[in-house]
Amino acid sequence: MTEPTSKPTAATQITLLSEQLEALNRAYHLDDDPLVTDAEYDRLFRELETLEAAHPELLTALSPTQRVGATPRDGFQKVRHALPMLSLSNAFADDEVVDFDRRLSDLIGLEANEQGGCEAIEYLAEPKLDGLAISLRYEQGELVSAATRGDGTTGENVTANIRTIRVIPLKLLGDDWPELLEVRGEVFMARAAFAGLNVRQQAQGEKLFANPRNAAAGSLRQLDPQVTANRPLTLFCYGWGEHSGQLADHHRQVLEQLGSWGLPICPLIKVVSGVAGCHDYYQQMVEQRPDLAYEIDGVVFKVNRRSWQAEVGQVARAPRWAIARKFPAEEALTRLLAIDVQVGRTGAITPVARLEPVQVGGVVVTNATLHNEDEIRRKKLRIGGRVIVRRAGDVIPQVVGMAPDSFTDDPGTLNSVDDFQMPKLCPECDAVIVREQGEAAYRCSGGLSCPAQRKQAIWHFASRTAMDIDGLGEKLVDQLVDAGLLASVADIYRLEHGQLAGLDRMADKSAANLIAAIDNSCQTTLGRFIFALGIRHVGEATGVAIADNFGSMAGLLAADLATLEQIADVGPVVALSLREFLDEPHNRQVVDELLQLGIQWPVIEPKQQAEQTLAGKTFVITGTFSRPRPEIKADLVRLGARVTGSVSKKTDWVAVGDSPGSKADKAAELGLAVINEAQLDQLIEG
Ligand code: 9MJ
Repeated sequence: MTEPTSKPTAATQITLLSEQLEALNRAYHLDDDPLVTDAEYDRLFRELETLEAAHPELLTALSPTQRVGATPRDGFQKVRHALPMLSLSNAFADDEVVDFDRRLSDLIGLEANEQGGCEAIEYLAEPKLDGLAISLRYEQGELVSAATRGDGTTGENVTANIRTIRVIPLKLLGDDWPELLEVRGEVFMARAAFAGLNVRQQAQGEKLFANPRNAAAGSLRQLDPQVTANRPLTLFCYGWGEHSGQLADHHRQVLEQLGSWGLPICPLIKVVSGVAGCHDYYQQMVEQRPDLAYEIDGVVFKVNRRSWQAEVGQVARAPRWAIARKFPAEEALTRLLAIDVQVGRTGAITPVARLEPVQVGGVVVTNATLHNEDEIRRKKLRIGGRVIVRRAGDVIPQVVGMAPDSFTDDPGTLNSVDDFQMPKLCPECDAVIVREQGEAAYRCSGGLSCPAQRKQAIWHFASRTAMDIDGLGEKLVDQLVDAGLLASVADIYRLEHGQLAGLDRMADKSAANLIAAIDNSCQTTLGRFIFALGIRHVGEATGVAIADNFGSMAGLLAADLATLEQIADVGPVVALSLREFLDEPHNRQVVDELLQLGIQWPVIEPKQQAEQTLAGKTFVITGTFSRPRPEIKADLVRLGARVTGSVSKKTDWVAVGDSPGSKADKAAELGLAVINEAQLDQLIEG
C-alpha cells in the first residue's frame, strides 16, 4: 500500500516538476528543440496542477502553472525606470560607422600606432531586432516586474503579460546572480509565428497585423494576459539596467552571464575588431537576413569594454558607445494619383502625394510626404506617372522620385507638376497661408482657430507617448471637435459621460471606458505633460530633459531664455520656442486650467530639485574626468550654473581634468579660478 502524499514529498515533487517544465519551456521556445511530445508536456503540467490543487499552501507565483494567472485590468500602471531605457543612434551608411569609431577613439584617447592608425576598438556586434524594448526586474533571482520602454523614463507595467512568455524565466537559474538585476531586451515575434497568428486572426474574423513588430506590440499591450498568453512572443536580452554587485568587465561577458542564468541571448552576437570587423559583420547579416527566423532591421555595434562605455557616457537618450547600422529602406513602384496639401499640428502646410496603394516593407502605403514645394519641382514629379516609394522602419513613407520608365508613359495623360501651386488660403479654415522669413515652410495663420491644427494639437496631447489617453484617437477627436465639445485640450477633462454616449457609434461602455482613460491620464509625468503641450521643437526627450531640470512647472514658467538654453538638449531655437509658447496668454491659461482640472505628476526627487547654489556662475570644463562630461554639465546646470565652451573674462571657474587642452592655459593667462575634479565635486555637493 502506498502512503498518502505527505507534505515534504509533495513540496519536492512540485519543485522537481516546476524545474522540469521550465527546462522543457526553454528547450522548446529558445532552442527549438522539443524534448518531449506535447501530450507528455500537458501530462506533466496537469500533474503539477493537481498537486498544487491538493496543496494550495505550496502554490507560488513562480510556478509554471501561474504564468497566466492574472485577470484583465482596466489599464497599465506607469512605472518609472530606475535607470532610463536608452534608444540607439542610427547610421545609414558605412562612413557613419567610420565616424562613430573615430569619435570613440578620440573620446577614449586611443594613441595612434606606428602605421598612423589607432588601436582597433573591440565591438560586440548584434542583430537589431524589430520588436519592442522591455525591462525585466529580478529580485533575489525572481521576476518581480516588467515594464515597456515608454518614453525611456516612464514605461507601462506589463508584468502579467510578460509572465506568459515562456522563454522568460520566472526564476533565474544557478545562484550567482546579483540580488537585484534589471535585464533589458527586445520582445518580438518570429516570422512563422506571425504568419500563423494572422491565419488564426483571419479565421476568427479579427483584424490582421501589418507586420511582426505591430503584432508583437499589439500582443504585449493586451489588458487581458490570457490573450497575450496565446500570442507567440519571444525575447532576446541585450543589456541591463539597475543591478547590485559587480557584473563582468565586457559587454559580451555580461550577456554570457545573463545566458547562464537562463535568459535568452541571440546566438548571432559576435565580438568584432574595429571598423573592418563591423563592416564584415554587417555584410554577413545582410546575407543571412532573408533566412533568419525573425525580422531584423539592421545590426548594432557596442563598445565591448565596459570601462570605456562608462567613460564616453550618453547623449540625450542614446549611449555614445553604441550605434545601430540600419539596413537600407525598402522601396516599391506605384502611381502618383494626385498632390494635395495637409495642415500639420503647428500649422505647417505640406504637400502630400496620394498614391495607388502599394505594399512597402510590410505595410500598405497610400500617402507619402513631399516635404515642400521645391522638392516637387526638384523631383520633376508628374501626376499620373510611376514613382518610387521608400519606407524605412517606422519612418513616414517618402517619394524617392519618378521611376526611370515613367516618362515612356503616354505624355498626354500626364500633368506636369509645374502646375502645382501652393494654395493661398488654408484648405481647412480659409486663413491666409504665410511663409515666415528665413523659413522654407508655409504655415496656416489660423492657429488654434484652424480646426485642422486644433484637432491635431488635441490628438497629439492624447497620444500614447504624451498623455496616453487610450481610445482618444484621430477619428474620435475629429468627431468631438466637429460636435463643438472640444475647443482646447483642457476641454478633454470636462467631458461627461452623457455627452459622449450621445455621439454616433459610441456605446455606453465605450463612453465609460473613455472617461476612465481620461481620469487615468491625470496621473502623468512632468516630462510627458511638457511634451503633450505640443510646443514647436519640443519632442519627447526634450520634455523629459526640461522636466528633470526644473522639477516643476513653476520653475519652467519662470525661466528666462539664458536659463532655458543651459538645459541639455535645448539650444537657442528650442529655448525661444518654449519662451514664445509660455508667454502667449492663451497657452498660459490652458496650462493653468489643465492643472486645476487635476493633472499631476510625482514630485521629482530632491536631487533634481536642488537649491540653485551655483546660480549665475559660469563654468568651462576641459580635459578627461572620471565620469562623462555631459553628466557633470547636467549637475552644474541643475544647480543654476551656466556651462560654456570657451574661456573668457566672464568665466567664473575652469574645471580641469586629465590632459587638459589650451583652455587651461588660457585660464591661467586670464588669471581665472582653476579647479580640479575633487574641488569641482565639492562645489557640486555644496
Ligand atoms: C535591438 N533592438 O536588437 C539594443 N537592440 O542597446 C540591441 N537594441 C539597445 N541592442 C541599447 N541589440 C539600447 C538599445
